[in-house]
Amino acid sequence: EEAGVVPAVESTADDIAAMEIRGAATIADAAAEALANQAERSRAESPAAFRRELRAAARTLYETRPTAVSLPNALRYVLRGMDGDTVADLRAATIDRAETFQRDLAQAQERLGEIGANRLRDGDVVMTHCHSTDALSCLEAALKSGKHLEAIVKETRPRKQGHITARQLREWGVPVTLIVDNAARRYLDEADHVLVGADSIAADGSVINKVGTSGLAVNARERGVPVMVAAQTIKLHPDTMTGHTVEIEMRDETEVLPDEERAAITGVDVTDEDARETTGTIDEDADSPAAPELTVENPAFDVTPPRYVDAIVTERGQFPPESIVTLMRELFGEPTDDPWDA
Ligand code: RUB
Repeated sequence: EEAGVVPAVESTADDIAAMEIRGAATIADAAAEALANQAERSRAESPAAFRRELRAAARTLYETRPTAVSLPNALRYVLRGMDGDTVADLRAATIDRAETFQRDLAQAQERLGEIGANRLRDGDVVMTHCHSTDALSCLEAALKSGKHLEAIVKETRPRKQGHITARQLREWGVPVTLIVDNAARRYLDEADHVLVGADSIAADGSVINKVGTSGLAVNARERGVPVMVAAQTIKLHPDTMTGHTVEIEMRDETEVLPDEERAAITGVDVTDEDARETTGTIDEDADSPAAPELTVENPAFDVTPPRYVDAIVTERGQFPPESIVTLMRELFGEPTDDPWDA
């Protein structure tokens, strides 16, 4: 915990880390709102203290999840608007800047949806992965213009965000076929598009999105199904212009293998209180010294190379992935800093 950071910011950070608040656009929106809360409730008595608190709040939010660049992009945008010589001026400027960010974010998503909808024809079947509000915006705009659509929704293990997508699409009257991730290639035969969102887009046009996106895109290319990525420009990752890579979040292994299921494989109950108390740690292999380790890996995202992506749809128009760097230079031309590190 950081000095002066208000409870509303701590609770937003906890919700992002626990994925109660999730998805790149939603995270960015919540982070901007949290900074506005910090500004509103700050008890700082000097401009310097106010700025320090805002930076600490931004750091708390920044450290929650590493992959969606919309988060640092949002924090940077709001902190850059922190102008003024008095606490009152700083407060007003920060709140105003956060509101502008949130309004622009919603508008960009709507505009992007209208552009993406132009790619969809009446009667099309769209395969989705995970839950992306940018991707859904394209479907919503197409539906509003009177097109009939159907969806094949990938469950998206381990967190099953496909269920959120299915619920939303059904609310909009779209017939949904829910499939396990492993059935995707089989059902690509019935799909006219693959439509996904993005957590980050790199300067070479690589798309970083929910793990499983890259395999889906490769299979779609093999089947001749176009892959469309719906991503507001807030998803463009400025650091990749200077050679940085995007960090792929590794999440807790219990998401993949809950303790009871682990116990069924290893024969050791890691929830056993007695075992914990006597040894301090759990020695899974206590009864069988020769048993090999059981490792679980749980990467939350993967990288889809640009050659498997047909179009990146942003609020500024549709781009082939190879030319996205032009837009990136225009929008994020100045060198990036991490103001929360200052
Ligand atoms: C969410 C995910 C989404 C992108 C885009 O992952 O990969 O496809 O964030 O979403 P997680 P949006 O569930 O781990 O956060 O278009 O809403 O920004």
